[in-house]
Amino acid sequence: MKIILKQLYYICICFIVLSSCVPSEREHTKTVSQQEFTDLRFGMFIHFGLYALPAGIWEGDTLPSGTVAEHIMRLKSIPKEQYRQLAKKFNPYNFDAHKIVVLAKQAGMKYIVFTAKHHDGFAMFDSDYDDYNIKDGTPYGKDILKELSEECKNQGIKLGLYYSHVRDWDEYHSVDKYGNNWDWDKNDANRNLQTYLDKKVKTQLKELLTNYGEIFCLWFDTPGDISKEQAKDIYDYVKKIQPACLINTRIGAGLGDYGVMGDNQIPPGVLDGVWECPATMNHTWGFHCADSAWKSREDMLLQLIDLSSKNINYLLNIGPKDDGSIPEESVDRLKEIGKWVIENGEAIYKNGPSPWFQEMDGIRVTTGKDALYIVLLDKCMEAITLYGLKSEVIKVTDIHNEVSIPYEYREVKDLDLPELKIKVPDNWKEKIFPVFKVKIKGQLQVNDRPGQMSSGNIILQAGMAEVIGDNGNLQISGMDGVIDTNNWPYFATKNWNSTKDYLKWDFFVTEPGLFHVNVISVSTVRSYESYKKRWESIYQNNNDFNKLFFTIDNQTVSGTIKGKVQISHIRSAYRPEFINRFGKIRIEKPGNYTAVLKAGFINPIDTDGPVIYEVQLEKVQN
Ligand code: FHN
Repeated sequence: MKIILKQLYYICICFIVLSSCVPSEREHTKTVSQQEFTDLRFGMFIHFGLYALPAGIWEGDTLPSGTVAEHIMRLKSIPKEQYRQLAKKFNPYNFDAHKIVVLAKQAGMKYIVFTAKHHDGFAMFDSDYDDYNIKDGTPYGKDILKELSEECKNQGIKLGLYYSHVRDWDEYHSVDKYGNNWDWDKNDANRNLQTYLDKKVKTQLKELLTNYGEIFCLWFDTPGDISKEQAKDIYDYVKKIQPACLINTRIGAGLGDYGVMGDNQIPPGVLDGVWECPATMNHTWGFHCADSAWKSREDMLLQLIDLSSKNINYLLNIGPKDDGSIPEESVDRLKEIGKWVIENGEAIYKNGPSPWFQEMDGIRVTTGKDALYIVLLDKCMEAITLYGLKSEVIKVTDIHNEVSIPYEYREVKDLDLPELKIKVPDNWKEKIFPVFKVKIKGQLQVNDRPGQMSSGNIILQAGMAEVIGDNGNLQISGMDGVIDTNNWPYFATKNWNSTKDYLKWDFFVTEPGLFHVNVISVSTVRSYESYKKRWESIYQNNNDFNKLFFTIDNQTVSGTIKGKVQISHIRSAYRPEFINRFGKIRIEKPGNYTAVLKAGFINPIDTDGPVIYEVQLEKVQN
């Protein structure tokens, strides 16, 4: 079976997946407002500003698709005074706050985050700081944020505000690596971030927090080199005005009330705590007229389902056009997404993540009160098998009715492992991501360890491994709950620079046979092009590649981590993943096994070392 994990719902390829950790015992201590945030699960991001006017084209030159149009000022080094002229033409007369809030609700979204001020420094609200704002500086002449905030209030949806608190290309004192270093010299020692924070940021935050009612969250971005004191000062400043306002971790310096993943970044396992993943519908955030790489409705639904099962909110972006209208492609998709979300919301909102750490084969799991929800992603599966559910199952139904669906529940002999097998109803083939509701008695309890899944495959994920070594360098990123500001892929190996360090898994096999061993490596940078450049500079010939050995009992296979053959997976669109084939291993009998992944050679020039998500044991024969 091939391990190609994209759009499997309609291509009907059997999905490989991953298994589990110890989540029913995992702590999810949250404050009331953090819990409220998590319960919402799905929000709308709106990137709207002056950049919608050029829409990715400057002086006849189109930014390539894949670049983000809201960065046009930086990408084209447009002088401040020239960029400012855009305000004089900005007239989003078709911006209809009512319609936008209706659309968000139709999509099943429960909150909206609006760009009050992006990196270009232009305020999309009425600000006394200066006239460079939508009310005083444009022919539109109205406070768009006022309109939106009133609509949100009238229609009962929460409003959060994006505010670029460090990077501001209109401000001399905004010191940042990607700041305005074309109008001003980046080494100019008179530039002082604190001056900008005190003068502009605080003035505008005060306006935002006093003139627009209750602000659900402040969505800061690109913290750059903000110091701990500066970030803390801004944090306290916000809380003093609106104590209930949640602040995201992009405020910087490890502060914040909820974590934000990298843009479009999806981890391979369940996160503890309070999380959100900001995501685009194509590549850009602000409207880009040449970006036609629209994700399909299924892609985005998959992401929503996948993220919910991992305890992460989905903040999906729209980028209005310069007249304020929403691109049709976004509107159509949101309406379609909404049909599923509203019908199956019971499986998403207010639910906890999967009690198993790893992604499951062809399914995703969420937990509700007295029930598990199992979303079927792979239409080809005739039955699904869940190992390790210890709680008593009372009934299995379709999420929409009370009619029982046949299932078997038994203890797997000699493995001390409960097995729940549910037949997929024949008429589910036509449905998009149908959902089982598994009613359970008492407290949810699972035995969470890696092992075989419905497809027969076994995934040994780095996040499930025991890390063994003598210098303590090798880590699994994110396991300590620390947000990696360098955006290292979550639950992947990090700092694997000693051949004495290795990973070890104990796992179970219920259906033995012959398995292909595939080691999945992941890029530490977001685009394939950057990854390739880095890769080519390090690896010139065959002996340069990192070499790993994988052993189960007395069978060992080996291979190099070449990062050449890309795989497609829900989580890999912006974080390239690669399959490295290591050969075959036969497992003769059902039972408990131990596997290790060791390094034979690590290229010292490759300071990242092998960055591994998982070892896939792909069953090819009984
Ligand atoms: O540079 C911005 C980008 O334009 C966009 O706003 C995203 C949204 O998460 N944040 C920054 C990059 O991470």
